[in-house]
Amino acid sequence: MQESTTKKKADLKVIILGDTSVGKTSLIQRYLHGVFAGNTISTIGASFFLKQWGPYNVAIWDTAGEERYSGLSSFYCRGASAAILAYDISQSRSLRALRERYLQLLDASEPNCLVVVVGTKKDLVTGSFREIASCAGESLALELNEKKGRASGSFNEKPFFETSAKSGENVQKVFDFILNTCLPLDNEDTAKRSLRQTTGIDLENESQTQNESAKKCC
Ligand SMILES: Nc1nc2c(ncn2[C@@H]2O[C@H](COP(=O)(O)OP(=O)(O)OP(=O)(O)O)[C@@H](O)[C@H]2O)c(=O)[nH]1
Ligand SMILES: [Mg+2]
Repeated sequence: MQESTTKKKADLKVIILGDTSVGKTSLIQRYLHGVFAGNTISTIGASFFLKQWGPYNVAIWDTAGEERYSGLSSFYCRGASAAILAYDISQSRSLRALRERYLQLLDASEPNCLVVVVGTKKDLVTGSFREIASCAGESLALELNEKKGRASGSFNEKPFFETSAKSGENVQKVFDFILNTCLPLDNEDTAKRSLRQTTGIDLENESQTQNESAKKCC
């Protein structure tokens, strides 16, 4: 997949919501760039990223968690077909904040918006530090998807993940789950993508290169 900054119409809009400092920007940066900076600046308003998924353009909107921006976040939710609701596993107030301030923003998203609940900073929870049990996040995910008309039986996998932007654990899985659910690729696209990820060989570029060298030959 390649990141693009050019203006293209998105086939899918994904939004991430959650309290300030839960690690929304870090999660996206880990997914997009495979890094954890550890010194992020609190997001102002929102940031936008465009990613290529097979033939599709995916817009990812990173919103600001600070309370003063909640009106803006509702605006950014419009047209979203997938929403990541993030809370920090080591801070119980971040899950309360989700219920109190962020769930209502989903009203502005698409009627059957896929909701993925993500517990962040998994690297910080070693037994006693865990303030939020996995089952709390999992049941929230099922409850919100039911509200959006997605029965729990319709998922191959639960729309709930515990991640660490620091170690990278489960970050790719969150986005793969969203993209595979909302924009399933046909088998050929999937095979090419997995070959590119595991071996670095891009069949499309390969055949282009071969054509070009064939042209030079003649
Ligand atoms: N240990 C650990 N720290 C994390 C993780 N993710 C984020 N952080 C830290 O948490 C702090 C806040 O991260 P951000 O990604 O800026 O949080 P945010 O949710 O985007 O915050 P706002 O933009 O204010 O809404 C930073 O100091 C990050 O380094 C993680 O997975 N593990
Ligand atoms: Mg941020």
